[in-house]
Amino acid sequence: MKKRILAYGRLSEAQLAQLANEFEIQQFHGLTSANDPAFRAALAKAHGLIGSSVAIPAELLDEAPHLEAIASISVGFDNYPVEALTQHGILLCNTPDVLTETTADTGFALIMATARRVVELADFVRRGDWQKSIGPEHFGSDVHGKTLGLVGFGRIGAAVARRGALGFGMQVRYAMASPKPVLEEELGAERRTLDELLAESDFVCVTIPLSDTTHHLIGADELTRMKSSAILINIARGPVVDETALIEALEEGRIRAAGLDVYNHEPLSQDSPLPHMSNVVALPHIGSATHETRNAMAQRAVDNLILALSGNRPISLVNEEVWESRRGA
Ligand code: 8YV
Repeated sequence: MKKRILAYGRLSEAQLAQLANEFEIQQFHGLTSANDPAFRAALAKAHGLIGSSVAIPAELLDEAPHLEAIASISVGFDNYPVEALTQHGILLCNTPDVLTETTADTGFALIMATARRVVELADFVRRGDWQKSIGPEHFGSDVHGKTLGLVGFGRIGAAVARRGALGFGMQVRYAMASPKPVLEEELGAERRTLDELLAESDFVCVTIPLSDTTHHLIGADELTRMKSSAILINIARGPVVDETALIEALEEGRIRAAGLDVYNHEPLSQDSPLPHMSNVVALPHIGSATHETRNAMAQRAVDNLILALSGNRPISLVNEEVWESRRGA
């Protein structure tokens, strides 16, 4: 009998057909919460899940006695109770590598857009204000030759740094628990404490994953340490930055601007002042959202799930321990 999977992410016809060859699929279009009664009921018979953007709470695992693997269509896994999954012997697979360059492109788009005030000045032309004047009050600041500080220097952080160092002659600084000698050599990157990096950087780009230790890593004190001319970019997860403190810092001119792809709560509330601030470029969490990359992520998740449910090691695995203990068993 075919194993049963629940699919709630965007998959192409070909990917669905590939899954249908192996499994019995139940699809949940537009699922926004794992508490959806039909989804919860279906969990009781599910061997695998494939999807994204839906948090799976640890309590639900008790209702999923047959669950063997989750294939998330994302690199981030803050939506999943990793420890509980590991305890239940459930493999958690993600999609690193295939989205690195695209997400770094988004980071750089935000660097360029905020520094050169691209959105604000495009609106200026759209309104017909160009006829009146264009003067120093509309000027931006240079990107090339400036100092780029990466908070988190993993795959995506390194790809942003590569663009900055090799394409724009930027000095790269990074704050990370462990040194990265290969990247230091390649990009002339220098490691700093977080406080040093904040004080030194013209652009502070957050690429560190969300965890208990990185929640509100950038708060009021950290924003105060930044130069008043500096720009904050966040392409990681919203809660790494204290959004209330960020809004205050932007309103009071304690930092120049922010380029944001992620927020404390998504989708961003209509009441948030952020999209209306002239020194903010706010994107709707589209870091990896290109046709090519989203397709590659979905394909990686499909491949991961097929491997996992057929007793093979998935390509990208978050909780390696589960695989090791299955092999040892
Ligand atoms: C996802 C992301 O597509 O991969 C991640 O961690 O943030 C995005 O690329 C998004 O989270 C939807 O799952």
